[in-house]
Amino acid sequence: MAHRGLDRRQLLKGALGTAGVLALSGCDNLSRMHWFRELLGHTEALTERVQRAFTPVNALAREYQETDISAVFPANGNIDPGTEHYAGMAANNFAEWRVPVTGLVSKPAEWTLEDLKGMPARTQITRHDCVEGWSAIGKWTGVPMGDLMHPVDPLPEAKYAVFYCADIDEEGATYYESMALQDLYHPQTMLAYEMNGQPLDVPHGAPLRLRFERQLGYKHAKYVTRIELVASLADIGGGKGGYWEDQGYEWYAGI
Ligand SMILES: Nc1nc2c(c(=O)[nH]1)N[C@H]1C(S)=C(S)[C@@H](COP(=O)(O)O)O[C@H]1N2
Ligand SMILES: [Mo]
Repeated sequence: MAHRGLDRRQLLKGALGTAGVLALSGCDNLSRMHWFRELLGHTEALTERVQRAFTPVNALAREYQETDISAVFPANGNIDPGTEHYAGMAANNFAEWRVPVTGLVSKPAEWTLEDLKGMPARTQITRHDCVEGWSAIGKWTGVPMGDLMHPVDPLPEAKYAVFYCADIDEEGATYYESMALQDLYHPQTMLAYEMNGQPLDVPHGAPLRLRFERQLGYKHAKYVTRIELVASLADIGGGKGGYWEDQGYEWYAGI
């Protein structure tokens, strides 16, 4: 690790000082966030530790007002999975879409879009920050992941949740993302099926996409097809916990 050899306590103290200043100022400026990450020297494990230390696990991302909603919310990355299978699902309004939860759970489950729409919903207006340099505010409605976890009852060995997506790149790699189990229970972590009061459209991840607030845009998996609870991320995809992580992005993308 990059901080090996440094005085860890000194470094942590310095970082916490910075974090404190950012916390006071609201830390809602992407460029400031970048500066913060620079300062930490990209020691990702340290960033996660520091951020978890100064923000309570369930600290909410800032929520905005209806009037703050961006007139244009860009669609980014894949904007259509483009497979025949997906096109068929879309043609049928995603009535056949199913999301199974498998892996280290006591009771595997599977939900249709209709099932999910019938559950208690949460709506939140939040800002999405993409590393490509844009931010937009949108309103999301969906089912909190924590609610979905109660019936499946994760096993004690489960450490991460992996979200698999319908889009596949030219090399055949599936888009996927992951988060620590504890983040599934964050009140704003949800499987969203509505954006700005409308069913999620194809560019923004229809029929279901993850909202993982307080994390950068690439963590918010679109076109979610399956959720798997695992003890380790090493054997999944390229082993780094996500499509972009496998290409060098940080796994813990806290903002
Ligand atoms: N399945 C899938 N999810 C994805 C992506 C993608 O290409 N495929 N792009 C990510 C990136 S980089 C961003 S910024 C957001 C963009 O979400 P939006 O298209 O709704 O703006 O989705 C994320 N989730
Ligand atoms: Mo992004």
